[in-house]
Amino acid sequence: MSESTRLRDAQELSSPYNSLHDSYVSNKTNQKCSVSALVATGCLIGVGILLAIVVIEKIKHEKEINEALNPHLSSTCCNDTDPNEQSSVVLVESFPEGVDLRRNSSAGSDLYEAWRTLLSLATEQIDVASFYWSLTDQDIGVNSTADTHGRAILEEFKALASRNVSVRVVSSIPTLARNSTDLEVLQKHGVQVRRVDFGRLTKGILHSKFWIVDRRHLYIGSANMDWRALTQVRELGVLLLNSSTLAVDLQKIFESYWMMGVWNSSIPQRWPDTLQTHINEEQPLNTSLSGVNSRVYITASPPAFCPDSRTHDLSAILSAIRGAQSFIHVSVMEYYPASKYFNLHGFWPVLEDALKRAAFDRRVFVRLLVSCGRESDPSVWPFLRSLDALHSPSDNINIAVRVFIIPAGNQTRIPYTRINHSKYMVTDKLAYIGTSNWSADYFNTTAGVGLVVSQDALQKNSFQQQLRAVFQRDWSSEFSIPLSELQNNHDCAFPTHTP
Ligand SMILES: *[C@@H]1O[C@H](CO)[C@@H](O)[C@H](O)[C@H]1NC(C)=O
Ligand SMILES: *[C@@H]1O[C@H](CO)[C@@H](O)[C@H](O)[C@H]1NC(C)=O
Ligand SMILES: *[C@@H]1O[C@H](CO)[C@@H](O)[C@H](O)[C@H]1NC(C)=O
Ligand SMILES: *[C@@H]1O[C@H](CO)[C@@H](O)[C@H](O)[C@H]1NC(C)=O
Ligand SMILES: *[C@@H]1O[C@H](CO)[C@@H](O)[C@H](O)[C@H]1NC(C)=O
Ligand SMILES: *[C@@H]1O[C@H](CO)[C@@H](O)[C@H](O)[C@H]1NC(C)=O
Ligand SMILES: *[C@@H]1O[C@H](CO)[C@@H](O)[C@H](O)[C@H]1NC(C)=O
Ligand SMILES: *[C@@H]1O[C@H](CO)[C@@H](O)[C@H](O)[C@H]1NC(C)=O
Ligand SMILES: *[C@@H]1O[C@H](CO)[C@@H](O)[C@H](O)[C@H]1NC(C)=O
Ligand SMILES: *[C@@H]1O[C@H](CO)[C@@H](O)[C@H](O)[C@H]1NC(C)=O
Ligand SMILES: *[C@@H]1O[C@H](CO)[C@@H](O)[C@H](O)[C@H]1NC(C)=O
Ligand SMILES: *[C@H]1O[C@H](CO)[C@@H](O)[C@H](O)[C@H]1NC(C)=O
Repeated sequence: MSESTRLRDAQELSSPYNSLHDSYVSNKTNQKCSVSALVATGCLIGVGILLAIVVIEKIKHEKEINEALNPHLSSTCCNDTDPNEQSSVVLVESFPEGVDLRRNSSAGSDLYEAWRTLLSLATEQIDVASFYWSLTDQDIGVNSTADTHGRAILEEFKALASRNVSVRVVSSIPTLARNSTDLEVLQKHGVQVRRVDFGRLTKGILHSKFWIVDRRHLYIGSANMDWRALTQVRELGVLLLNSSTLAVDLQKIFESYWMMGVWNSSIPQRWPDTLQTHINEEQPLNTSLSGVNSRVYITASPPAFCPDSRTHDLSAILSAIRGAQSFIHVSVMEYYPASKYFNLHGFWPVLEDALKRAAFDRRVFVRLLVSCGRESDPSVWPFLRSLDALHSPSDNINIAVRVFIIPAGNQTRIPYTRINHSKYMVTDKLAYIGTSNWSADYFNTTAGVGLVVSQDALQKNSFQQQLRAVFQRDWSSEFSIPLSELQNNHDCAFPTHTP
């Protein structure tokens, strides 16, 4: 990455995050101080003493954290990989019943089979990060035979202790699955569980979804530990087998959640050195994946959970968009150019500016496939229409937006299903698999991870080519509707009028 790109990147990131954040913090300090305006000097001294105490506390806190982590990390964690390790990469997918696009050529492996593979490979340890767990139908008050796979996965997790595999799980506070007893059941079977209060820590949620097995294999993808992910929702993810360097790197992100999953935790000013990474956008891991030379790194959000050396998820997405020279294909569940939940900061056009700039400055073909289901928020339509309006081949500008609508079929009584949950991007240069919706708060306050894989161009059967084929299949499938052709469709929170 050139210096100028780096600079621009820093600016775009600092405007939505740092500067706003700084002014927010200093405003608060000012308010506190103006209350005691009469003792202005007292206020200054007070702040100074307070800062000193905070710093000392932080140092103590970090030391404790380092000590707490070291037994875990130093013995097993950070050895460099066996150079002879044969890593493989596998694209994995799941489809709602009745919407199986696998019939049409290109497709990833089955998500359920992938999870079972990971479970069978485990001999020592499995660490799982998931927004929530809900592997049986009773959790949401329905009776469905479609939860069979979910139940099977839960049973396998329960059995891990008897195989001497130790299991750690982090999930989110707040959570979606208030009725589920999965985590209590697992605890009874020896699984260690921590719930991380992202609501308190960052005003977000833990939205990461990944598994690490024996510090050697990993899964990252859109699927929560939810039975519906296996049979009712369209999910996409990636499995890396025999890939210790990346597994150990992802483990560092897991440890940061684990650390924050204790009562009254607070985000350290500086993350312990053990959680720093040497694999990032500037220095990706150069490795062979399924026989193809690849450069790979793992990204994270929110910034508050990234040590200095970790590339931010948003930053990776922006530089992927900037690096593209011929096409950018994006598939996301939700797109929104602002904060979705704490809508205090107004319009946030960072991603769409980057897409428009690629389309205009470099004549890159941009395709955006956005999901729509009964729960979708219709307020996004004007923004999507404004992007799609830049579909003007005669002017040599090519942005196209389509909506992915999965027919509700006979499953209308199951909430939050029949929807495309996947989040990925493929360009002529790289493949990106993530866990975040494309809206400001997802990158700013919500915990997510992403995997960036760039491979030598024109390699047949590369991961990038495979992801490109999957996008192509989805884009041209019967479920993908050009925005301009949408009719009133009750399987989708459809715009009530078209211009
Ligand atoms: C990101 O979060 C910080 C507070 O953590 C806030 O001040 C800032 O405005 C947010 N930025 C956006 C774009 O939402
Ligand atoms: C890491 O390396 C050290 C020193 O080379 C070795 O003693 C230790 O067994 C290694 N750990 C693992 C998990 O390979
Ligand atoms: C619901 O639809 C699925 C897929 O089309 C089908 O396999 C299943 O048998 C149907 N269930 C009922 C109760 O009709
Ligand atoms: C919890 O269960 C009740 C009764 O089974 C159901 O009505 C409710 O929707 C469930 N809540 C959630 C969050 O799934
Ligand atoms: C599900 O089935 C059980 C047993 O047949 C029944 O007791 C329960 O009421 C059913 N729940 C729903 C929501 O249909
Ligand atoms: C689990 O560990 C115990 C104690 O080390 C051992 O006796 C037992 O055989 C192990 N079980 C399996 C399935 O490896
Ligand atoms: C991992 O590599 C070993 C050899 O180092 C090989 O025996 C094994 O089959 C590989 N496992 C997977 C899941 O690819
Ligand atoms: C919780 O953490 C805060 C900030 O780290 C600290 O000031 C407070 O004393 C802690 N509360 C308890 C009960 O330990
Ligand atoms: C990456 O690894 C390949 C194969 O080992 C090697 O040919 C190539 O020079 C390496 N590239 C870099 C940038 O280190
Ligand atoms: C939606 O799901 C289909 C398969 O059901 C997939 O092919 C497509 O890529 C997904 N698209 C989006 C935008 O998620
Ligand atoms: C499969 O491909 C055929 C022909 O390319 C197309 O007509 C059909 O809609 C596709 N089916 C799905 C489920 O995408
Ligand atoms: C994005 O994803 C989550 C789950 O992945 C979904 O529940 C939500 O409605 C979507 N939108 C946002 C902003 O979360």
